[in-house]
Amino acid sequence: EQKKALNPIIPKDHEDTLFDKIVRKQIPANIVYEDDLVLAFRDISPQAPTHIVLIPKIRNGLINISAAEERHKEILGHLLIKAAEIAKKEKLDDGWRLVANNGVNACQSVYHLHFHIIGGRPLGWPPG
Ligand code: DGP
Repeated sequence: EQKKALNPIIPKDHEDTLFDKIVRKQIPANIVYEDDLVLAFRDISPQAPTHIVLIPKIRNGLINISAAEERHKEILGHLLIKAAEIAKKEKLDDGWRLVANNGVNACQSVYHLHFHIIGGRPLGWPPG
C-alpha cells in the first residue's frame, strides 16, 4: 500500500528532527558508519534486505536536496562517497539504489537531508 502525501513538518533552523536525536544517541539506532560529519544507521522500517539511512550530522539548512546550495557541496560530496563505501561494505555488489525523497509527493517524512541506501534484492523500476 502506498504512503499518502502528508503535510510536511518543516523544522525551523533551531528545531530538532528525529535524526538530531539519533545523532545525539538520545534515540537508539543500529549504526553502521559514523565519522565527524555523517551518520549511517539501519532504517527502522526496511524496504529491502539492506536499507540504511545516511545523514549529515548537522542539518545546516539541508532539509532535503531542494535546499542544496554552493555552501553544502563539501558535505554533499562526502555523503555520496560514504554511500559508495557503505554499499561496498554491505556487499551490494549486484546493484543498489540511492534514494533521496524530496518533498510531499516523494513521501519525505523527516526534513533533515537523508539518503536511503537500498539493496539486497532486485529493485523495480519505475519506483512507486
Ligand atoms: P523519508 O520517508 O525519506 O523521509 O525517510 C525517513 C526514514 O526514516 C524512513 O524510511 C523511516 C526512517 N525512520 C523513521 N524514524 C526512525 C527511527 O526512529 N529510527 C530509524 N532507524 N529509522 C527511522
